[in-house]
Amino acid sequence: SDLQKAAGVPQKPLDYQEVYNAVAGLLDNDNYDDGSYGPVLVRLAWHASGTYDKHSNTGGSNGATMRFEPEASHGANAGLAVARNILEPIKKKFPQISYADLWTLAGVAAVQEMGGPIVPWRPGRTDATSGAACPPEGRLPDASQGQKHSREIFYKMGFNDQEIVALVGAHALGRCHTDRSGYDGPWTRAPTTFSNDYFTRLLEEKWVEKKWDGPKQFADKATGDLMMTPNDMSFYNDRTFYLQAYKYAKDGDLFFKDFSAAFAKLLELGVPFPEGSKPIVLKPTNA
Ligand code: CCH
Repeated sequence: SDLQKAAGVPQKPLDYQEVYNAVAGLLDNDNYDDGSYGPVLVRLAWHASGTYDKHSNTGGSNGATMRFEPEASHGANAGLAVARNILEPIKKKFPQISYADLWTLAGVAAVQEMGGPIVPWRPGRTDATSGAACPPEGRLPDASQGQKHSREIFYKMGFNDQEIVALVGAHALGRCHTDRSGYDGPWTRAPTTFSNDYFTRLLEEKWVEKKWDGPKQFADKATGDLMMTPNDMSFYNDRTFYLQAYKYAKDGDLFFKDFSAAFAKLLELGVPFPEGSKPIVLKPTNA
C-alpha cells in the first residue's frame, strides 16, 4: 500500500500469474456476443501493438497510448473501449501493473483460455502520460483492401508473409459488428475457441458476395452464416498466402506453433525491455 511504501516496507512483487487468473475469471459472459470477452481482448492486444513502424521505431504496445485521443477514436479501434473497460477492475486490484503490460497479458490469457497455444509473454512496458506519443491513424490494416496493402502494413511492423498468414488465423475468434467496423458476422462456427478453422473455412467453403447494403463482404454459399472481408479473401487469392493458409488448414499444430511465435513477437514490437529480461510462461487455468 502507499502507507507501506512510505514506511519503506518492501512491496510484494507483482505475481503475473495472479493477474492472468483474474483476466481468465472475467472472460465468460453469456450476455456478451458469443459468450466471451476473449476475442475483443485479443483484438485490443493486437491493435495496441500493430501500430508499430520499424522505420521510425514508433507505435507498438509500449505506452498504452490508445487510452488517449486521438488514438482512442481511430476508426480501427471502434469497439475496443469495451475491452479496455472490462480490464479496469483488474488494474484497480493490481495497480502495479502498467496498462501496456495488462493489455498484452490479457491478449495472451484470452488466446490460452480459449484453447490456443502457450504464448510466452514478457513484462516491462510503461505507460505514457498523454497522447503525445499516439501513432498516426492508418497503421492498422483496412479490411476493404487486398494483399498489397496487407504486405505494406505488416512489413512495416517487421513481419514476413508466413507470419502475416499465421497472425490473421486469429480470425477463428470473434466476429464483425456493424456498429464497429461496418462488417457483419463471424468467420467460424466456434468463435470462442482458438483453432485453425479460419483456414479450413476459407479454403473449404464456397464464398459468394453478400447481397446487402453494407460494405462489400463475402458469405459462405451453403448457409450464409459465415463471413470473409475482401482482405480475408486475399489470403485465398494470393498464391503465396494461399500456400501458407493451406499448410495451416492441414496442420493445426503447425498453426499453433507459428501463431504463438508471431503473436509473442507482435506484443513485443518496439518495447524497450530491461536488459536481460526474459519471457515468462503463464499457466492456463485448466492446466
Ligand atoms: Fe482482425 N478484424 N483484422 N485481426 N480481429 C476484426 C475483428 C477481429 C482485420 C480486420 C478486422 C488481425 C488482422 C486483421 C481479431 C484479431 C486479429 C474486424 C471486425 C475487422 C474488420 C471488428 C468489429 O467489427 O468488431 C484485418 C483487415 C486484418 C489484416 O490482417 C490480426 C493480426 C489479429 C490478431 C492476431 C479478432 C480476435 C477479432 C474479433 C473481435 C471481436 O470483437 O470479436
